[in-house]
Amino acid sequence: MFFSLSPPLKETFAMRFFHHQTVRASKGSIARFQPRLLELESRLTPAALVEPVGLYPRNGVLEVTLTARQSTIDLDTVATPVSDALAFSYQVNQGISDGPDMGGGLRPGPTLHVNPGQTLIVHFANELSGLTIPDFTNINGQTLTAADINLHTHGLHISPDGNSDNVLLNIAPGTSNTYTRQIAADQPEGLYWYHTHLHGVAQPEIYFGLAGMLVIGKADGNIPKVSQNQLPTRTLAIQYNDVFGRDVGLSTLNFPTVQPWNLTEAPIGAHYVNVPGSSGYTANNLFSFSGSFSNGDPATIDANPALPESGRNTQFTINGQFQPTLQAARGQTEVWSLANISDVAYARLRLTNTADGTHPAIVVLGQDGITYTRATLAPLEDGTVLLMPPATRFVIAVTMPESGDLILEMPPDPSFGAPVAFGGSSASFVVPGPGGIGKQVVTAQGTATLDPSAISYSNGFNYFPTQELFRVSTTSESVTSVIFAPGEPLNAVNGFEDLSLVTPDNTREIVLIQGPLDPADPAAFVFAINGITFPYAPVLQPRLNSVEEWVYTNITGDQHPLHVHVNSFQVMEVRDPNNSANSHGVQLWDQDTVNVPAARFDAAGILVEPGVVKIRAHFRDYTGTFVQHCHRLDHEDLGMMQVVTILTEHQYFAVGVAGTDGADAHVEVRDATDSHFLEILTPFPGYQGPLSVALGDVDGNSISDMAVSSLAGSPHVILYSGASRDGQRPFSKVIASFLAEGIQGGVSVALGTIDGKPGTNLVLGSQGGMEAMVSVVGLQAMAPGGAMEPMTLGQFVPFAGFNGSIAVATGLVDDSGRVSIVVGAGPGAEPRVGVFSYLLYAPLAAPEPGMVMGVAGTLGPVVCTASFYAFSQNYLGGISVGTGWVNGPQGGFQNILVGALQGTSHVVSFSSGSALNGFPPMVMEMTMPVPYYLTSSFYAFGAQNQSGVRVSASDTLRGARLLATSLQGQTAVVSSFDLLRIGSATQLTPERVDTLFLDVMANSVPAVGGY
Ligand SMILES: [Cu+2]
Repeated sequence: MFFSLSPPLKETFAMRFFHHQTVRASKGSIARFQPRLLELESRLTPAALVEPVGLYPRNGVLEVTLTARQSTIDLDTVATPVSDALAFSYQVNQGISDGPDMGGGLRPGPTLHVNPGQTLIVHFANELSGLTIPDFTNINGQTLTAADINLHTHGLHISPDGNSDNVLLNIAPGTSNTYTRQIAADQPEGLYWYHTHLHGVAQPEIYFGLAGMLVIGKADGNIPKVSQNQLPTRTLAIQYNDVFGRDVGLSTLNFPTVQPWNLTEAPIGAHYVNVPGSSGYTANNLFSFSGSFSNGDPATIDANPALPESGRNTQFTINGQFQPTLQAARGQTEVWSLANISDVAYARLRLTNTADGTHPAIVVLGQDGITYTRATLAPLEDGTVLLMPPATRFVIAVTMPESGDLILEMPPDPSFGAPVAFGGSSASFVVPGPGGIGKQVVTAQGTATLDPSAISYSNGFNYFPTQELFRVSTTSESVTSVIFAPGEPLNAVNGFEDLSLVTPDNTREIVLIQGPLDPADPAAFVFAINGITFPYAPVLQPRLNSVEEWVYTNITGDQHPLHVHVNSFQVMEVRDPNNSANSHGVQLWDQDTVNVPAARFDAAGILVEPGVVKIRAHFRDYTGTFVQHCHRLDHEDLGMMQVVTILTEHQYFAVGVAGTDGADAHVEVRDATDSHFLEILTPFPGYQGPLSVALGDVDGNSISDMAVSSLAGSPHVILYSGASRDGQRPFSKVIASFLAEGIQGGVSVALGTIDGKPGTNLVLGSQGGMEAMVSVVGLQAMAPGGAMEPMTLGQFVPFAGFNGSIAVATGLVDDSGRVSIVVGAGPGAEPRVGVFSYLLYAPLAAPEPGMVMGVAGTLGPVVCTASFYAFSQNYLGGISVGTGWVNGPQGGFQNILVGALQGTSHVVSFSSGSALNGFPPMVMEMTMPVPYYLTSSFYAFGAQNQSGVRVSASDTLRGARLLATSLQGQTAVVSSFDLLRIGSATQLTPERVDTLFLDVMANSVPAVGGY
């Protein structure tokens, strides 16, 4: 004994801790645990590497059901299966399985295979309710018994809209969403992956198991030299698991970044140090602690280098296997596609030849699913070390040695030459409670140290342990090697376009920052972009077909692997102020994730130099809203994510003016960037009444189209194509013309993706003469390029008992990931705004016998998510509505815009939350009704104008301009406004950008639409 305890302390857990940790450190006590270790080792006959179950398409389609549920999984180094994991159960609906057609409890999930040009349909079902996983917590550390999910296919160049790669969806337990992914014909072949992406629980969901690999075509990238030589190819998923105390027979999957860990079943003797300010992934057997309890008694934990890797708390796996093995002929060249599908871990990899201890150079053939143009040596330590940040994939060529085994390992990092000390005098550690049951925390003062030989990598916060991952034994057979020389052309289709040679259309500064940034909640440690957390970081809105340069400036001490959805990018420059060996210039390939180096600080903690990464991206093919974020998913959950919306290549606005003095009503279309005239149309010859106009991409070609309807007389709707083909000007070709079904009199029109499917829907509002009704209409092309036919998908009554006219708009106005329908009550009613959303998720439970679940081809039920007055309840003049990202620099989602149809030109805007509100809540939960906050209130044409106003918006690179129309005398007038935040004001101030007097006589406020 190192000390004697005073009697009153004898039964405290502090004493137990000290006692057991002390005896633990003696040889005798290690012997006590030997039987359990032997039992563990007996489970550890090295198993041959297996690939996860692969699911393949049939007739061009892979259709699977993936159901997220709590599952029991068998980890190699755990005495009994762990029952607190998550996994996808799968069932093949259309396709071919190389294993069973259905299964579950897999870690990683089944590998999905689909070829370029084919279709991936995933029925994504959520059974995450009734969970009994103590460590499955939200970012506030609260244990969750249920959680929402959504599906991301990481790295695919694919539409982000509707039910495609939309990570803003919230699929609740007990429901399912069907995702249809149309894989582009030019999607590079290679290794991608899929995982859930629900903000706030992304890290725990992926750590506990909701991830798997996704292969487009061939995982190696379809490199001719690989197929010509019939080289074996393998997909290898890197994950880790943390089972605290597995050396003493425990079997609970712990979540290592949650402190304290789940110790409810920890027995006396479990060996464990938990240091605030660091967290899991440290090899527990190589951590030591020296200090004292608050009463002055000494406290000591000694490192235990004798503990084998199989007994450590934290273990990395390949395809879910601990240290699997493989046999190969001497000289055999194989191609390995590696995917780091862990939530946060960095894997620093090296190959070792056991015969002579040498480390073969690693030749990299591709990254993030995209084959390099030329084979490239791994960038670190003379090509012998490859760093895989979380979410990245690398394809490497590996040649077996002539003698000895080949090991893939995470080696010690030579930059750690001395023990790393943690915590100083304030370090604390956690020990099992009295009797070995219960959760207890002991704060002891002292220093924890980590042997440098245990550290394979540090990202500025976590320390990842050294470990052997995978071993290939060579057989007596010898074959001729196929050598990939650095610089050798690979001749695979990779779509690479060197953007270093072009002048970017736009440059953006993206500052990565972390800390207790929220003045209203200084206890909350957040990870932020440009000073604020998701979804209140500024929205980025590049135009389709533009090239932008984004400069990430990292002023934190952590590394941040940034991932941009939908579009891969080229790295222009990396500046690592802590290690110039990591700095480099232009890379001649595309990737989807880039590690942004940490900043350098002086001894006093003052920032000396930030870490900097510059990327360039060419935004091709797809418009719509997605995100970029840090792929250390705890950082993402704590705010380091940002909304990106790709705009159509051109922004337009249209003004619909009623006819006067015998002239027909007409629409004037202009370019929104400089207001220049494009087209004038007379949609309804002989009609002189007011019009409604809306712009949006009707036919899914990422070009803005236009809908025009008659607000009086008959419910006539005409759609014009915005594409300029066959020598025609934009908006000159009619793609549909019809009378709205079930609506009498005139009709107002909006465009938006309401049904979640590609292309847009029409949203129509009745104009009186009947109980006000909203109709959602789908459009279907009868022949390619031919006229589109309308089909009513759903109808609802927004304001029961109101028989007047209604205005309609659509927008992504809340965090549901769904486009909502915004309805404004017309003259005669209070100025009510109703926000409506269709419930598109399918219930998992079978319908009750005799229960009608809706008619085939129709949308499901609709719910009102918010209802409020835009103006004083006494105002009965009616309102016009629009939507737009007018507070784009303040983040959040699109605003609801409202104009007073009669009297003063009063315009107001509302947001469901933005930086104007301060920081967003740490745990985002969709509350009903969704709150809306006033973001601006002003008179668009001065308080003296008494003609009323209509509103819309048109997108810009940073948000949207508000468009307002009115009459000045008999002249139609359009003004555009930027809404600016002055200082720290909580509302926006309008700044008039442009005013346009239309060269026509008008007698009612013109309609306006923008996109
Ligand atoms: Cu980060």
